[in-house]
Amino acid sequence: MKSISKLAQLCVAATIATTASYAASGSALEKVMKERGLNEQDVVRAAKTYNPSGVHDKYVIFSSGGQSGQVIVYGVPSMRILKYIGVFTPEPWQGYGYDEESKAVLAQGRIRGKDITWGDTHHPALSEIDGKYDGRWLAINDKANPRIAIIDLHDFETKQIVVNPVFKSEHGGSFFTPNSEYIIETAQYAAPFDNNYHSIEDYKESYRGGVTMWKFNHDIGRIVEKDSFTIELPPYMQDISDSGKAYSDGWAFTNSFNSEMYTGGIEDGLPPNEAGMSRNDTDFMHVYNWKKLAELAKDKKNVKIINGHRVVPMEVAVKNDALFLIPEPKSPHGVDVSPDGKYIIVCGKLDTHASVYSMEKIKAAIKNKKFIGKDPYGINIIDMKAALHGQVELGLGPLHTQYSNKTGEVYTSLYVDSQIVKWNYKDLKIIDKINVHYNIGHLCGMEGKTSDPQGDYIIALNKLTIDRFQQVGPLHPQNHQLIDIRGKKMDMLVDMPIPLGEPHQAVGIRASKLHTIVRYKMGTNTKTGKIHKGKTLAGQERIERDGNKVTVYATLVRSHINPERITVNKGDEVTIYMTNLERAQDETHGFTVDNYNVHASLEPGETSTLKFVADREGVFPYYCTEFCSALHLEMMGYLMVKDPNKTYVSATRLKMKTMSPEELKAEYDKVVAVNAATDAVIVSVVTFLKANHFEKYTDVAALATDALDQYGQIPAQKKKANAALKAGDVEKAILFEGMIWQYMVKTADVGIRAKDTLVKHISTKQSSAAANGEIAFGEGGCSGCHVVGKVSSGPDLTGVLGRHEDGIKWVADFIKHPEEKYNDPYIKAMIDYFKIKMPDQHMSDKEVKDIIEYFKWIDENANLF
Ligand code: CUK
Ligand code: CUA
Repeated sequence: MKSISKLAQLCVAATIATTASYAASGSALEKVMKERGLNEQDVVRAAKTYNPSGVHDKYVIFSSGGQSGQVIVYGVPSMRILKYIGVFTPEPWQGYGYDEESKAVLAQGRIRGKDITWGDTHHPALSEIDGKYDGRWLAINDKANPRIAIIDLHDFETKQIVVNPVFKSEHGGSFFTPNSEYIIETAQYAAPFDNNYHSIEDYKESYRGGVTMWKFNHDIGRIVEKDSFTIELPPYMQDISDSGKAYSDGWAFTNSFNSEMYTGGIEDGLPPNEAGMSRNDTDFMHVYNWKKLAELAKDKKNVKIINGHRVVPMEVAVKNDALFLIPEPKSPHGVDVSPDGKYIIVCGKLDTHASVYSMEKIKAAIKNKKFIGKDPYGINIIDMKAALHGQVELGLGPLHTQYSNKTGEVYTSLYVDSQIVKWNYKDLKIIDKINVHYNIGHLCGMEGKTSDPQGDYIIALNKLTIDRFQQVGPLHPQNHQLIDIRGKKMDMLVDMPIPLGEPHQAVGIRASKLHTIVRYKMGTNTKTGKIHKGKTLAGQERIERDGNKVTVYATLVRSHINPERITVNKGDEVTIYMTNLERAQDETHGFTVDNYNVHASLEPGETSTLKFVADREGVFPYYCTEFCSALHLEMMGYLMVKDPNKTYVSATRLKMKTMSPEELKAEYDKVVAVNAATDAVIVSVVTFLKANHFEKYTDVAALATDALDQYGQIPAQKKKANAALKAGDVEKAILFEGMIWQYMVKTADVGIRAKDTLVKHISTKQSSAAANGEIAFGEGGCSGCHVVGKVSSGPDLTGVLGRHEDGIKWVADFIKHPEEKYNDPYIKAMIDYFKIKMPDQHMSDKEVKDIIEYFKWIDENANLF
């Protein structure tokens, strides 16, 4: 009975609180709207994309970084950028390209012995199981230099780059088959497969297009080059591809342009490529059975070996009914398979239609040999009419299509019209159109190309921005526009400038499908996932010399680098292995040696290598490049490079004034006393954690482990301090005691965070009024003097409501008008004791009320503070 009435009271209180806050925010809202010239629709759109601090997004987007050679990661609906992942291009913050491990990854992308330090990324692809994203691996292609890279979504790092052995460029990559068996990569500009010169006159004979099927090992997330193969195709310019799934599993589809096989020659007075390559009314979609071809490729007599790589010749594919062509309208671009695999939507850039092909009809046409002839290379051409489900006139310049969670509903980008059209590919009807700004290329649905599209949003990836943003010179950022597709009409919510390159395509995945780590197993080479041979634990730090090779085994932990001095001879080859000993979340240390063009980002548990020849004499500071702690600036050391042919005369030592033995002893006693007091606080926190079973809550347990880890460092330091004291070196003893204090502060820092987290778990739930009260208490300045559970610059407020007759009113009055009580004998005594008067913080009535609710909540949980 009692609990019911209490519940009823709470409900009433909550209703009052929400109504009150709504009314209050209403007027504040109106003011902001007026000031910023916003209408109601703007405010609703803002609210749809706003994430309060600490709130995460529902979707994570992986966008190509275009010419930056990187991948951009951001959240939807907030459109906040989360990360740029270095892929084909060095990325200094992550040390990518500046430490040996990442240099080894970039070196996999060398082409014919040459470093290529940029990439033109176009199509990111997420690994799939059963046609659905599994959140494990991300692949991305490089159009300029035919390469594919693999990124591990456990840590968002690039692990592998493979170079296409026969293509000279590529575009239609990367696309996963439905169980991530293969990654599809197609050539763009036809070229000879070998590496020799071939006259352009020999285009039709010696130049080739193709599709490479990269075998993917989904368990370890690596392409297996030796099990991969390429299907030779005519020198039409193969473009975008897509893999079949479900009904069309085993098949794949690749567009092309330039079925004319025109080769230009503007300099010889011939019509330019753009005219000659778009003359025909139709080009060809390549339809091929990759499963069958993979089987065929296993037999030596079905393949040619070119540049050490298996190529299945066209004749073999044709003879085995594994390769067909279907006409498709003029210079097509996107090809997108439906979630059930039964339809394939093709859009022709120069045709106003979308063509919907039916896989059922394609299979029937193949079975019944409904061919209209063969192309010059002997490939059967399926009758377009026999394969089409239908065509719809969408608008000018249709490019790419994404599926939604409503059957038949799709979204297609219109490049020339600068629009997105929503239509139904089953009944072939247009439903809605929206303007975008400007010239959209790809569009990104949420899991919009999987068997399980989510709907919710579409992002327009626009090529031009013109006037959308602050002008920043003639080179403009690109514009990602977020569109809400949950309603009947599409609704444009917000623009996001992308300042990194032309982000051709993006893929969106539910954030809940990503499972990232926050630390590595101690001593991990993150690029290989194996334990690093340079792994160094505390106490194992050393410098080894072998001839002119110097190897340093170093550790980094808040807030020192060990060793702090490295002395070498000019010309020595220096290798520094560094291990970040931290296990705390987000405790990254960076490392550089000034002037040597090296840098590493060491995540907790990571080991990396810096390597260089100490070719210049001098003194070179090295330091931690991440502001990791209060003593981050002190986290440094010196590389001293001596010229072995020189003799150095040491400068006269300045005789420094030193402290007297009495002064030293006094300082030592003081340091020890401070440590004892700090330790008492730690012990109380630890007792609290243990008494309340911190191990039951994973988040608390992780923090507690980190705290105890720091605490465990203390005995060794204490031993050193005592030894120094015994040896009579008080100064050294003070320094070691100081080090103990550093560890204590780190312990206390994490320990108190653990305690606060634990309190949140085990205390009674805060009402919204109490939660508002806690905020008002913090933001209104009360917490400047009052610490809950502790006497600080002001009294502890635990139990304050019971300290006075009619306590709630008394406290409320006191907050509102403290000066009226300065002569009250109780307050007078307090003022005398704390030497400070409670100031008027100009709290509103609502804030005061909420703070009282917060005090009530404190009292309910008084045992926890
Ligand atoms: S492409 Cu850029 S708009 Cu490389 Cu997928 Cu279509
Ligand atoms: Cu470590 Cu700064």
